[in-house]
Amino acid sequence: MLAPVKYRVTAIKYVAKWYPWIIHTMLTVHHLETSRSQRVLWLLEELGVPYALKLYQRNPLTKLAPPELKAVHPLGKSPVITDGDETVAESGAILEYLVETYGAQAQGDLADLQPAPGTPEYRQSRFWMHYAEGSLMNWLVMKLVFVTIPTQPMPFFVRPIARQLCAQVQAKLIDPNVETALAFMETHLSHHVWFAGEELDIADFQMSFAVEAALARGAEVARFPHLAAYRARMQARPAYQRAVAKGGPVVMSQ
Ligand SMILES: N[C@@H](CCC(=O)N[C@@H](CS)C(=O)NCC(=O)O)C(=O)O
Repeated sequence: MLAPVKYRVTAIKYVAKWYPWIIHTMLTVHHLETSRSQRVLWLLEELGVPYALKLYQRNPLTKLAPPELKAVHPLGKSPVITDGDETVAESGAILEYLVETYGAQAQGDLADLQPAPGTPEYRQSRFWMHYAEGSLMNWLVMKLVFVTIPTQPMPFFVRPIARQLCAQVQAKLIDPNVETALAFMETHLSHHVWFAGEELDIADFQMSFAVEAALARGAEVARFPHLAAYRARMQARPAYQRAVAKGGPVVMSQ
């Protein structure tokens, strides 16, 4: 049974009055489609933290972020979150902020997202947190850029030159580095369930997008079975699936 009209009007006025405040204070993820922001959605889903999701589309031609992201943070990249008066950019910094702010109550296999300093797990966790963005993602982004350049609009007589140049850079520089990275991760994951050891760790969230991107870009799953099994473990988690359902596909289709 519906409430009397006067109560309904009061309720609508109340919501209208407080809506801007709720939106301002609520943790908001500014999520660019097919981006590293997936890491943040996955962590929030695991922790069960309520959040608002603001979706941004890439420019269909350039694949760059829309200018509105610069209104959130001067770098204009995703992920970026706002939480009350805080604005946090850089996925590693965001993951650390979320674990420090909301991770204390986490239980079960989420209880040790940040291992105790001084332990081997802590050193591994630090390593993979830095390696993801400091080294690995650079090669994966370069690979995507050099695959994409020859497909961009350009005078017809330039295209064969662009194609050959990009193929050379890929063969001599990018592919060997991606191959080394894949072999390195494969060996590590042949001894460990998760990147920092036997427990799910903050570094797994940071590495998740790189693993998805690496396996999506031509690395044969059969050659890297441990890496593929790691990805399957991650994708099997209900929180990961909820994050994908809300944020959309993780990596760009080529
Ligand atoms: N190191 C940054 C990288 C941020 C970044 O480059 N994000 C990409 C999405 S994966 C982006 O915003 N690209 C759009 C653009 O550069 O315009 C992080 O980890 O947050």
